[in-house]
Amino acid sequence: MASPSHPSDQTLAAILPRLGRLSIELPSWGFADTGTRFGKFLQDAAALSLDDKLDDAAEVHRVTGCCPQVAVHVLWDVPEGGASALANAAAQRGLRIGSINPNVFQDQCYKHGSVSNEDPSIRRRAINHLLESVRLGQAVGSRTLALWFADGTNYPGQGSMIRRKRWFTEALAEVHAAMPVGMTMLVEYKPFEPAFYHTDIADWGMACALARRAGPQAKVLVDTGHHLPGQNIEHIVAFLADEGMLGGFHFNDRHYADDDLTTGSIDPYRVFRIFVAIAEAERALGHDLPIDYMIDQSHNLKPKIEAMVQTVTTVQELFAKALLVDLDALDGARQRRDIVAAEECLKHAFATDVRAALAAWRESRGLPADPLAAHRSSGYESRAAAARLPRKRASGGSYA
Ligand code: PSV
Ligand code: MN
Repeated sequence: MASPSHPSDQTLAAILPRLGRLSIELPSWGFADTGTRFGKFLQDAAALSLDDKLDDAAEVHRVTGCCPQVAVHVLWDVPEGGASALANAAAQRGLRIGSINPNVFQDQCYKHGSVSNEDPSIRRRAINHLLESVRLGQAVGSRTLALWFADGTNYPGQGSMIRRKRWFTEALAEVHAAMPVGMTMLVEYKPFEPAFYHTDIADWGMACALARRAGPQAKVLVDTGHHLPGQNIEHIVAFLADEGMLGGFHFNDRHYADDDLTTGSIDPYRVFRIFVAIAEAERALGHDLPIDYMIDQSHNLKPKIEAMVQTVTTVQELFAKALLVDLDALDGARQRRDIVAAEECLKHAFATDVRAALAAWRESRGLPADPLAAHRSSGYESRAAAARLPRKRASGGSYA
C-alpha cells in the first residue's frame, strides 16, 4: 500500500540536480488586472505597466530562484523604447525576456481571422506582425516565438477549413524561414474559445502537422487548459516527446474549460503524471528534454504574486514527486504484467511528502525555505499597492 513518507537522502541526491535545472517562465500578463467577459475585479497591487510586471516577476524570482525568464505579449508589453528598452528593463531586475507572444487576435482587423482571413491584405498584415515579432525576439535575445491564434469560425459554412489550413501552412513556413538559428517556433493549439464552431489549430495533431510543415525549428506547445474533457494529456506529452515535437508547456489548471486556475489546484495528480511522462522520456533519451516550462495563468481573485509563487512551488513539488518514481521497478512490474504494482509505483511517489526536503534544498541554495511566507512577510504587496493605486485612480480605475 502507498503511504505518505519522506524521501531518503540518497534518493534526494539523485533527483535534486534535475530539479535544480527546472526553470519556470512567468507570464507578464499574469500580474496585470484581468477578469472574465463579465467584468474585472481590480486589485490595488496589480501591475499596470511593463515595469510593474517585471518588478512582480523579479519578486517571484527572488523568493523561488527558478524564474529568471518572463514571457511577453508584443502588443501589451513592448515599451516605446522598443527592443533594447525591453531587454534592459528585464536585465536591470536580473531577468531575461523569454517567449515572445505575437498578438494577431485583438485588433479589429482580425474579426474574421488573421493568417486564415479571406482578405489577403489582412493575412499579410498578420504575417508581417509575426515577422516583426521574430525580429523583436532576435533583438532581445529570446529563443522562443510562441504562436497562438484565435482563428476559427462560429457557424457551419462560415469558412473553408481546407483553404484556411493551407493559409496557415504558408504563413508558418514563411515565418519559420525568417527565424534565426537557435530560435524555436512553438505552435499552440486550443479546441475552442473565442471560436465556438471550429478553431483552425484545434488539437495537438494539427499543431504537430503544421509545425512539421513549417520547418525543423517548429514544435508543439501544450497548454494544459486547452483540451476537451477527458483527454489524456500525459499521453499527448509522451507521444510528442518521443516524436521530438514537444516544445513547451503553458501550465495552469482547469475544471471546465480554459479556466486559467493555478497549476495543480484542481488535479495535482494529472500534473504529476505529465511530469512522469517527461521523466520517462528523459530517461529513454539520456538527457533533459529541450522544452520551455511556462506558466499561462490569469488570477482573477487570488493576489497575483502569491498565486504565481504558489504555482511555482507546486510545480517544483510535483516535478520532484515524478522524479521519485522508481522507473526500474515500474518497468519490472510492466514486464510481469503486474498492473497493481505498476500503479503503486506512481501512487507511492505521489504520496511522498517532499515539502520538508525542498525547504532544506532551497535553504542550501540561499533561498527562503518557504517562498510564499517570505513574500508575504516582505511587505512587497502593500508597497506595490501604495505606489500603484494613485496611478490607477488617475487612469480611471474604479477605486473608491
Ligand atoms: C490563449 O487562451 C492563451 O492560452 C495563449 O497562450 C495566449 O497567449 C494566452 O492565453 C494569453 O491570452
Ligand atoms: Mn496558453
